Amino acid sequence: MVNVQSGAQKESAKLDFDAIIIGAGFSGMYMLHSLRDKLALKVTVFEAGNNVGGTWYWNRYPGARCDSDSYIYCYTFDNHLLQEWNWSERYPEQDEILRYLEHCAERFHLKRDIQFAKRVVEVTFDEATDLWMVRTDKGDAVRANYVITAVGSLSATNVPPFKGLGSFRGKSYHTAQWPHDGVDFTTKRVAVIGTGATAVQAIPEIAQQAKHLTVFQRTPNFCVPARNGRVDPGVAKARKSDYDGVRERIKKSFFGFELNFIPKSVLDTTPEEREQEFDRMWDAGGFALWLANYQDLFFSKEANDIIADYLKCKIRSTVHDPVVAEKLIPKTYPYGTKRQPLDTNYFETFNKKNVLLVDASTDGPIEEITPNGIRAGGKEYPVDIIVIATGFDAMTGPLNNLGIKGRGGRELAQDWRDGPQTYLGLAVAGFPNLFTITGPQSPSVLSNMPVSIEQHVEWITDCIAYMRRNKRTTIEATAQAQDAWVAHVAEVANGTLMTGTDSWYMGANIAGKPRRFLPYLCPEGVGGYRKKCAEIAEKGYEGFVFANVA
Ligand code: NA7
Repeated sequence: MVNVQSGAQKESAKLDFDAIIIGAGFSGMYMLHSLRDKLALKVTVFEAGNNVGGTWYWNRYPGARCDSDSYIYCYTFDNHLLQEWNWSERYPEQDEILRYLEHCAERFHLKRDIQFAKRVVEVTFDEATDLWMVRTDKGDAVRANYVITAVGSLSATNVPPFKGLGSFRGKSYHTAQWPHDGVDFTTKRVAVIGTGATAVQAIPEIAQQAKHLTVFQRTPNFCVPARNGRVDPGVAKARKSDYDGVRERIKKSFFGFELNFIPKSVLDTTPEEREQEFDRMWDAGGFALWLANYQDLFFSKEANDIIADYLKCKIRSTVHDPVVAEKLIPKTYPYGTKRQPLDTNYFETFNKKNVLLVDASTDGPIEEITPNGIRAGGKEYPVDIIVIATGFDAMTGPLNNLGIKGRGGRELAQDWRDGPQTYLGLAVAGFPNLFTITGPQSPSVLSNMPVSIEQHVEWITDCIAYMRRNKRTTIEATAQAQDAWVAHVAEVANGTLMTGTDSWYMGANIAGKPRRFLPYLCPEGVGGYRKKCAEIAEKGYEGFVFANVA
């Protein structure tokens, strides 16, 4: 085989584990189960939190819930699990998803191999032994053959360096570092900074409790109704009896949902015809308008404008004050090129007397945090609590924060200073035996996450099984395969409207972050990406090089 190098004689060193997994959310938990229970490897997981759950452990802000339908926002690898778990709502709340993950941890006996409250601070490849050394903030230093990052795409919180933040006399909370015993907003004057998907969930809830709420908006969003509700028992039963079908459909779909584009240009429809379709999607709620619209939505500005105009009308007809409505209407980017927030009474909330919108472009941007509140556009807004809903250093942030050093001490964060460089979003040249679940340049955040997580976990498990069967000591992406992948991801993205928008998909929300499209929008969807990854494996891991046992 051409891509196998005969192994150089390696020094021997004590191996603590076959594999180390970083993170115990959806990804890390399934990775542990797969490597330990299917391949019988010795595995440990380091998790910074005190419990499993990842995203659902940290994000406890009011209104936190997932935006994917619950029957597909879950593991599908175990039929018994699918049958025994019952979701209460279309989009379950944070605490229900956390209970589900707790249940999975119990069911698969995962906790005994998870080390909680340990944050990984350094991950170093030793070329003399071909082993990784992983260090934690609690002083652990352990060696393993493989390191698998399961750190999530949206886990490195972004707290912008607002001038004066430390001087604020009230309380401030980032939504992803929310106190476990909650925050009482009653009788309080509250500020929310940000109007992304998180804030869109939190604002209506906070407005119901707080004495007064001031929302600081930098960029308005095209929100569409979630239409959450209890799961109908008949519908749940029908889905349970068809999970084999559901699994197949979401695996082969475009975005990991049971949604597909309308195979037609919106420009080829009459106003009546498309209005009817838009109304149908609007009434259905969820991501239909975003991910199951006419197929040219993401490619043609002219097509995009038609659906954007439909949504602008919805905002105008919901918000009573026309001046406020205009502030809430996005005007600077095409619809769908920022993450679609799903809302429950978001625009209606701005009709409440106790809610004030401060818009950066018309009222002036935030200038500083003062001891009493927030100064924007030359005016001070006094508040008792500031909710910082400013999102994340998406996709690259969590990996750059791990202190990963590969061959010759090369630092991942340094290699990625001009943007991520990966092969398939799964591996990085110069970093052997390192796998990145839902890493940058994989579909990840542009898909229903559990579907992409399961695909990566299963691919990595098969790869490690292959290596052990064939006595391969290391696997590493080649620089050529990586360069071609990086170019391909960029080329596909450049053919869409996504790259012209300031979004976290582009890294534009973080000052100084290189502007690169971070996920992979596979032209054949997540089904096509899955097929591509499988074919690469079938061809003896094309684009990778192995070293053999010496
Ligand atoms: P997002 O979507 O990144 O939203 C963050 C919001 O905070 C957004 O409105 C930003 O405005 C705003 N922001 C960020 N930095 C600043 C500064 N410096 N000043 C004022 N406003 C700022 O994060 P979310 O937590 O809402 O959602 C993240 C994902 O989690 C979500 O998409 C789901 O996938 C789950 P901007 O639009 O950048 O102008």
